[in-house]
Amino acid sequence: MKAIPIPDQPALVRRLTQACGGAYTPEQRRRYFITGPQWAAAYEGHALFHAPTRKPVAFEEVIRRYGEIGIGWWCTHDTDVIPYSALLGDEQWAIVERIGKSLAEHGVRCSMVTTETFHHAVFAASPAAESPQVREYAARRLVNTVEMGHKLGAQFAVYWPGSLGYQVQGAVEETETLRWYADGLNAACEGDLALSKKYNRPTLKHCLEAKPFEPAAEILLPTSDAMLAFISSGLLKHPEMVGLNPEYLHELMWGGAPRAALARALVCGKLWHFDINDGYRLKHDVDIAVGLVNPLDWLNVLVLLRSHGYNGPFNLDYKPPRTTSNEGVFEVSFPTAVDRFISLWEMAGEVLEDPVIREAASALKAGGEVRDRATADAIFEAQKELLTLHELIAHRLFQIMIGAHRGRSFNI
Ligand code: GLT
Ligand code: MN
Ligand code: MN
Repeated sequence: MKAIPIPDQPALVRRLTQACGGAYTPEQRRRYFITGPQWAAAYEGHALFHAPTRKPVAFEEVIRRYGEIGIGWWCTHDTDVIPYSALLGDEQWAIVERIGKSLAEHGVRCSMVTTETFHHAVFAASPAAESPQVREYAARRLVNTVEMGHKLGAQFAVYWPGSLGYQVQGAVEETETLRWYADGLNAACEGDLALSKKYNRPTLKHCLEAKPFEPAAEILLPTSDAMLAFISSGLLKHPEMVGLNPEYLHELMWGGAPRAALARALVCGKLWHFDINDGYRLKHDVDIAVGLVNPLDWLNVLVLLRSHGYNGPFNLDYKPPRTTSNEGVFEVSFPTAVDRFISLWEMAGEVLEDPVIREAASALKAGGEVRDRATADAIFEAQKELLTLHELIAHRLFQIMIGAHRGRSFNI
């Protein structure tokens, strides 16, 4: 095989991407509440054991390229765009103004803001550390991010307390730490109540995001369920302002079923924001793009969300692989992730309308005719044949996913 010259490689990737077909137009993509994080596009491919493989990308370029792709919304951590030296002073507002201009210029809107409370050394013992100075600083940062959100027109704020926990046992008293963490959220919500008046806007929706492992060894709020309990614990002054941002992979990571975790959030009325990606059970946070590992599970997740009228953001919180180039991030990674999401969303619509699934589901709900309603054996006998439909529904979902319901078959 002849080696491919470097200058020929982008054209090759572009040609093969186009050969894949099945792409939606930017206008079609913009119809969905799909949000693109600054940190996802700017991720340089680094990790604990990996050096970066890509160059840094500034917000101007991320916003411009999202606009071109048709990703209508952008979100960011405070420190993705504002260096520590500029935080909490006039300089940050000048940057926020530049961001506002970029967004307007490229027809992209800011959906969400989030505070980095896990990377800087000041948060070595978490944002709810024993030191009151650390906690006071964390609270200022949270309120500051809420203000950024109002200035940029965001509707959501996200909180990922990944460093809320410990490495060594016995040093951290869990109930005290949870109280301190609640104090930070209370400051953000109270700050928001004042800021929303100042900016004449509704308050933001404050969304907690759980992750079971990393970076703390033991995490105090490791799952969405733990967060639901925390929201209703009585520690929050405004529990009605606080909901969830579950991440698909984070629920899978602890061995849970993401669809069931989402269902529990839905019945609590707390499913407000959703980080979409993919990965593997009981592994670290690989943040693979949506649908590349578990497409059938994803289809089922979207059936649930469509049938419940979920209308919050679908946030592309994934990391383009280290093997993807800077150019590839915008030429391949983001457009294909968006298109897979839309395909799965449309398929979920087909599932909900499918006559076979509909008839099977309603027959199951009607149940079998039973003569003796007090006898377990008789009740079981009356349903026995109907229950075979469970497996048929699963088969039908697979058929819809591969297009077999439209006559696609593999005869070659
Ligand atoms: C971090 C985390 C993500 C969260 C981000 C929001 S930060 O990358 O792993 O899942 O959504 O703070
Ligand atoms: Mn996430
Ligand atoms: Mn993740």
